Amino acid sequence: MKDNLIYKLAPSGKALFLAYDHGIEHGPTDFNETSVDPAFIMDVAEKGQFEAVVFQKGLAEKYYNGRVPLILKLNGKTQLREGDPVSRAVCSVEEALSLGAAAVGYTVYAGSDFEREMFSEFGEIVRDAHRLDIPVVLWSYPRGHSIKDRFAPEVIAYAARVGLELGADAVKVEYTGSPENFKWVVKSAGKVKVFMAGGPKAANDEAFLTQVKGVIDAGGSGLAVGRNVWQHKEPLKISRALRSIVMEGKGVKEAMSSAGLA
Ligand code: FBP
Repeated sequence: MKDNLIYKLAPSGKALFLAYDHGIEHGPTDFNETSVDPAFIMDVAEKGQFEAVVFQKGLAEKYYNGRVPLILKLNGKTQLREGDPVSRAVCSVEEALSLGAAAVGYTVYAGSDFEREMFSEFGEIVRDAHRLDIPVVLWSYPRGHSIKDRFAPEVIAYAARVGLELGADAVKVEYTGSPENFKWVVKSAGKVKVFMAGGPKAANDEAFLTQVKGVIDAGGSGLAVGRNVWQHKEPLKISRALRSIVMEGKGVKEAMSSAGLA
């Protein structure tokens, strides 16, 4: 039996991944003059001591410098098309390895009209990656006209369980709103490690870090976070606060003051 390969990236079972696939998912609207440059993100990933940075293959080819492990996101879609979401691979596991990837990522929109296509492609990716001993992170996002409330705790728990059923090593899901119901998400994922997606930039640091603390209190493994770090006016300070909570088990107030955010 294969043990969970995510421990290669997260030996302690906890990790912080810096996500930067927004250029394709949302377009440059998420960026400012600084964050539009992938070299800046590489720098934040290194100085902020992230366990990995997440790039699509084009960014990996041109900007990845090897100083932080790479999770190569194999599929992606834009927001330019209407209708139920579908995202297909634009890069293979072998190609990802040749670009220096330590792990691969893939989004499945369970509930979409195109769920079947993504399930089947993800199956091939898991097979290829595990044959090469590469961990697989599933962005598990229930979406499409059938999903009435994508933030409902039972929908998010279902998303986490899909990761276990399909062979992922880690799942990235949205937050349920409280540690009490996020516990069930973690439980539903079994041996699969659960990471929270950061979401749009929070109104203030305390609100965001309270969610992060909720994830850790519920037994989650950390975060794959983008906008709440690189849209922050002090990306390294918020990274420091995140590390205190996720890696050192600190509380929100202590994390903020030790990072100089209080
Ligand atoms: P954030 O922390 O910025 O939310 O990034 C997480 C992420 O999953 C990205 O990897 C991805 O590009 C984006 O969110 C997808 O956003 P959406 O929820 O709009 O599909």
